[in-house]
Amino acid sequence: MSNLTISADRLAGRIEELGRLGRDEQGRLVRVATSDMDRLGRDRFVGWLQEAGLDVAVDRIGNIFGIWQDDTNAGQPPVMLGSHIDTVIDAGIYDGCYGVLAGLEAIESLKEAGFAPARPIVVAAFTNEEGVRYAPDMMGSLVFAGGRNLEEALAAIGTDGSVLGKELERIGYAGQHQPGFLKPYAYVELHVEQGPVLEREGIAIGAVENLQGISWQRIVIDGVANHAGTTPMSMRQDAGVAAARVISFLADRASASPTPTVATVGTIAFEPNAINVIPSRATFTIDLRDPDEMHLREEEMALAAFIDELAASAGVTVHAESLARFEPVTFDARIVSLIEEGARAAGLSCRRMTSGAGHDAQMIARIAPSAMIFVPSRGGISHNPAEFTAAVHLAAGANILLGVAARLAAD
Ligand code: HGY
Ligand code: MN
Ligand code: MN
Ligand code: MN
Repeated sequence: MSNLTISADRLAGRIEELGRLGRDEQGRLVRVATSDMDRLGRDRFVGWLQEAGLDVAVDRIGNIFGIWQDDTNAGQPPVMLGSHIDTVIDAGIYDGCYGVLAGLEAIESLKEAGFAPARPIVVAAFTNEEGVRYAPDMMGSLVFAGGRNLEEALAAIGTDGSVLGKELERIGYAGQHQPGFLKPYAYVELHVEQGPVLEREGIAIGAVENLQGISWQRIVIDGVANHAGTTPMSMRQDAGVAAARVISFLADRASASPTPTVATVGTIAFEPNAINVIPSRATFTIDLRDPDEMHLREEEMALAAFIDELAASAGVTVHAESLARFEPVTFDARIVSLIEEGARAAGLSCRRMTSGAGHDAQMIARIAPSAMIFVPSRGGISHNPAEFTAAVHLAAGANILLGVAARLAAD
């Protein structure tokens, strides 16, 4: 199996081609889940699956599966590779797409080499991994893993007021299969690290053994609109200032945390949003993460206590709504070891690590032994058009994925 390799050019070419689909008039990559832009990527991916001679299946939450099976192994629990091809706003071209296209590349290369797997091998592109338009993120894999009721997910209301299920129908990806119609034997997700660790340490492969917990909240603070010129500072109920206090509380507390807590306020809106009106309402989101569940809970409780105090002292009311809450996940030790063995056999440096980002693997780990492979991100940059991973790393990661898939498919 060690002489089986992927076609680095075909993989790189497809990553570039997919990266050109779904750009807005400013040239930004915006393949946000179930949008017309997302459909462009989906259609191209399905085309590649068909060209590779795979069976294509779409489930009711729009997850796309390319299935390599024959009558010797059809119906057996498959080895599943995958990730996502939806993107954030103004995204890079590797996040998610690399893992999906490398999964396809591994299958095609194994097929071309005449490899005969004892079980089917499947590549999956999960719906709405990013959660930018519909919360929570990792939604397609969460529903597939039975972690979210399908009807509830299809009824999700987007930031633009759209309904997820209606949008899936509109773009032609409201599939027939029930989520979970495939029971993976094992799941391996290849992904760019999106962080600085591998590059800083000069390491080629990350064998990801766990993934941190994630807590998403939407906060609405209501104060009283008033005149910016005539209202003394002591008489204000300023939703904007209250929001600013929450944001600095979060940043200061996360920075001082003994564990690698991270806190982000990525969206904020004021109402009525006028230069000379004290904001009556501030609406913003909080993304809080920590590898340790107890500590994540402590951070959430500290935030809730701070908000209660603030509401009383600032004369505002605060409403907090949970948008997503996922506990930290530990991946399958055997598959992590297979990744390390593959790297060693290929003469590649490798280290075990925790994933800071959320991934579909954390959902599939609920129903099948799962693990992840990381390759370095230049400058640790991601969720940014400057996201980049060198071709040599892209090929190395895909070859490790191929080797682990072949090993699991031979079980
Ligand atoms: O938010 C995340 O970590 C992932 O990119 N959805
Ligand atoms: Mn991703
Ligand atoms: Mn992402
Ligand atoms: Mn992910």
